[in-house]
Amino acid sequence: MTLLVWSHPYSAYGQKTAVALYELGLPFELKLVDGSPEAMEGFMAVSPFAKMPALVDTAADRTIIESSIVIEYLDRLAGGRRLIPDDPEAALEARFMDRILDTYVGGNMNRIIFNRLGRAGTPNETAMAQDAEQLETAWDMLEARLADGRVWGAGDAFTLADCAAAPILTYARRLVPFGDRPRLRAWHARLMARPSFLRALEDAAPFGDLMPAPLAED
Ligand SMILES: N[C@@H](CCC(=O)N[C@@H](CS)C(=O)NCC(=O)O)C(=O)O
Repeated sequence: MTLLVWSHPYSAYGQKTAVALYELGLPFELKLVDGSPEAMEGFMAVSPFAKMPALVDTAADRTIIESSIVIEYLDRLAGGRRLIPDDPEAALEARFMDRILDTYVGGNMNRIIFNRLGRAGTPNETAMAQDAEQLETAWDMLEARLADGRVWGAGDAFTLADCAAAPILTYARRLVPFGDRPRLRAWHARLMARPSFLRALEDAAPFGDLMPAPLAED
């Protein structure tokens, strides 16, 4: 099996996939998307929207994009039922939490970052304030969801939801702090201690801190 992952170790969605690969113990080769013309040519050939990550399974001659779908595919390759639970209700919850994190946390976070970096033209303060408000809404929702005492994002097992949460919460809390939400804080602390995520953070460390936001203080 040869898995090629087009990504950058600093990318939130790239880290999400790296966490899954490390959890499942699947070896892979990183194809670094570093902005060079050569890398971009190879990357664009597999990722038409120019979004990381893209997975190429050379043995199966398949290319998969979209981090959640990549993880579904990896889970199946590794034998299944680990990051996507077998129980349909648990699987639904894992996918639900993953969607909230990707769409309403990661999406708003990326728009704020694009604005701050000037990649969306002149920074739009109104749009950034709306995105920040949505992050507060997401924090409230996640805090409420965790009220049933679950250990991980979708229950007592580490799933797709946690692969998404580890990097996305780590970056997004630098834009909008968690505030007085103890369950969200505790979940994030558990994610920060998870070996698969620590490994993804180690992979990113040589690239420095590229986030246009101060470090989280709380
Ligand atoms: N929905 C996509 C989002 C991927 C995404 O936004 N990736 C970011 C990196 S964290 C990216 O490739 N950004 C490059 C750009 O937009 O120029 C997924 O889940 O894979």
